[in-house]
Amino acid sequence: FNTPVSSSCVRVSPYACQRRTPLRDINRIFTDAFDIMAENYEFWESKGPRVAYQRASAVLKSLPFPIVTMKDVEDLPHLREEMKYIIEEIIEDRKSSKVEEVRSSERYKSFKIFTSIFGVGLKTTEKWYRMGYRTLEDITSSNCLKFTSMQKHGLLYYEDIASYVTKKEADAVERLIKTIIWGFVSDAIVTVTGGFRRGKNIGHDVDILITCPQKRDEIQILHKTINSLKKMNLVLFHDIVESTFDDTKRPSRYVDSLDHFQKSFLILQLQKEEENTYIHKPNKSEAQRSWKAIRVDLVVTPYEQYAFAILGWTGSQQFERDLRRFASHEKKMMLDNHALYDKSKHLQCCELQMIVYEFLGIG
Ligand code: 8DG
Ligand code: MN
Ligand code: MN
Repeated sequence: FNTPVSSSCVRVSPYACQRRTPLRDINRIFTDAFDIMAENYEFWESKGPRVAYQRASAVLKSLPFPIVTMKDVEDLPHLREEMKYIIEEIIEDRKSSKVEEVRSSERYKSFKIFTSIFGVGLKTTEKWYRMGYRTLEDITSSNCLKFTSMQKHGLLYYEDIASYVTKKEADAVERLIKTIIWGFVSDAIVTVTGGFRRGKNIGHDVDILITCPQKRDEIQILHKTINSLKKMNLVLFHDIVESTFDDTKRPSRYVDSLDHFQKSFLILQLQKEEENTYIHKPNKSEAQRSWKAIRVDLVVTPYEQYAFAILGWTGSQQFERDLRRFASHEKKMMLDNHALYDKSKHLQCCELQMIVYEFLGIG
């Protein structure tokens, strides 16, 4: 049982969807470095290098052995020379000069802070940076910046949202949402997806997918749920995006494009059960409150698209990207969050995620 796994007996698929990735990342010192590089390229909107580093990071995250020598990585897919150089630096020095340079750069640090504000994307971040803002304090104390309602709330609850959501808190949100929804539609299916469905015990939000077996039950469900939450005084912020799904516009061509389901981005007020709710040390104002602000995404899907939606919302990002790439390159099919398509004919409805996997021949 305790035979040490070594690089010589491991074959790593170039597709993340064909790999098993353990929850605990034993090569974190390397993957953290690659994640920082990927993030920095994202901040520069360089998509090619960003995806390359994310892909390489995902390969390392799937390794069942710790990287000790360069021999351990020589046969791995998606590792470019410059990436191997970073690995070499870390093996020798415990850190890479190139990565450290990025990590300590003013631009990276500011972008990291600004993009972590709910409602702030790259465009806003770039604008603020160009205007000379560098820290969160610069932003909150500015008299000339105009904020969207989402950003205002993102700033108001910044500390809570930037701290992690625990599994316990996610379970509490799940119970709350299920109770409300089942009050309206008793056979509705409610599933927590995202990182928590992948078995993680912390996340940045709680992603919940909702569907109703009876057609038309789902039409009002999101609005009704949010109204109930409001009546309970639990909504700190909400934004509803109506469905833009259009049958004539499929199949979607863009590998990274998001979906067209009706959804709501919320900040809910969750009662703290006891101490230990926080992973970080609570600051004064948080410690005084009996509640914590939690980011929740609610998504409503038609029943026949539910399997695809679950598959698409479970992540990880790299798994999703490779699943789509695999479907298209190896199977000549197209997969998105709504359906799986043959080249010409539309393969309808699979109620189980496993059937989707079977179609694709992976498992
Ligand atoms: P985390 O919250 O634990 O940090 O990670 P996560 O749960 O994996 O990430 P997420 O940002 O909450 O997104 C969950 C998955 O849903 C992710 O694989 C991307 C996917 N996804 C879609 N459509 C959409 C969408 O419209 N918005 C967002 N944010 N994610 C989407 O398939
Ligand atoms: Mn999530
Ligand atoms: Mn989310």
